[in-house]
Amino acid sequence: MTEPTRLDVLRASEPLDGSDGRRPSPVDSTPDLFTRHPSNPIITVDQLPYRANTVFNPGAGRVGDETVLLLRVEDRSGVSHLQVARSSDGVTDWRFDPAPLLSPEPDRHSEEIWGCEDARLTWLPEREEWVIAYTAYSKLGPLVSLAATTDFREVRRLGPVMPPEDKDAALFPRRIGGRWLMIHRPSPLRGLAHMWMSKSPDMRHWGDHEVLLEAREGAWWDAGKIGLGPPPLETSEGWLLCYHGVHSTAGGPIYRVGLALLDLENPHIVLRRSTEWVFAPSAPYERGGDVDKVVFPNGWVLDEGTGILSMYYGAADSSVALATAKLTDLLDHLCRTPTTPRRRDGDGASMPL
Ligand code: BMA
Repeated sequence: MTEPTRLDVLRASEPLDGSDGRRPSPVDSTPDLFTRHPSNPIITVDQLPYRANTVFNPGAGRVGDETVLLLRVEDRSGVSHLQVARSSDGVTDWRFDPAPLLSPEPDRHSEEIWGCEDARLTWLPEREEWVIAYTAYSKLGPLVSLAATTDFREVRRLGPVMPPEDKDAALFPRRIGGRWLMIHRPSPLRGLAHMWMSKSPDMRHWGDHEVLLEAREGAWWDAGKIGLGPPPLETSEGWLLCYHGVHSTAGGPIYRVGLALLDLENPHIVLRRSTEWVFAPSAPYERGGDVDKVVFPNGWVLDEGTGILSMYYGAADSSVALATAKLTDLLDHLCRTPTTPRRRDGDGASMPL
């Protein structure tokens, strides 16, 4: 018999009458799960070997004995490219590759005319390569493009996989039910911008699109628009997701971060979703920059030995910062979050169409 997981233990004691999903009382409010690194911001534009406007929103991975960040660098014309930075401790002594890994090539890839932005890196053991999901900024709006690499020195474009407008995409690291899975965020003409999941037999042809996680409404911190952060992380309790939620205010949008947990073999089933945000702009470098009040994680690295998860994020669209958390603390927190009754029995994602 296998050991019961945290969720098995909690499920046995949960109310079944739909009284869950409520907002927590102030005394239950979320503790600080993430700790900002004292050296934050860990990368600023002055460290780059060339002049640029800003550096932010990095994808992240552990490649051999180095942490690799795929940085979004916005140049002084406003167009972004993706630049590699390497460090052995993932905090200091960043070395920048001599040339960007992915620079817009509008003559050959017209969808990149206004830039390559916000990479998410997923290692695929089956293919023994990394797949980079990034936003190509086309004349018709942002869309999802894929590229592949083994070493972040050479890269092979796989091309656009979702038409505009669509962004915030990342692959799961393995096939499920024989197919590759991708989470992404289309922006519909009407209604809210939810997170969707799509499937592919070959990573080129994508279908069976369904809504995975809905933006909430009204006053919620994640009302109207949400998007995936780093790629889904496989854990004992399910796929851990980190996502950003955008709250519109008279003073402009605020980008904050929440967590969710998907069923391991049926990831369209959302087991848990944090009620409150777990990370929000509060440090000066997060509150003020080219775009104020933004924390935007799209990379994380788990140290299997210590169980510490390093979350790399863009701060105010102006610098790169790092916050760490114990993976078990994140899972404990989610497992204590009331479940969503509609999804309890694995009845699939709703299609609010
Ligand atoms: C989102 C993305 C991010 C950016 C954020 C805040 O729409 O474009 O790249 O960090 O807005 O400006």
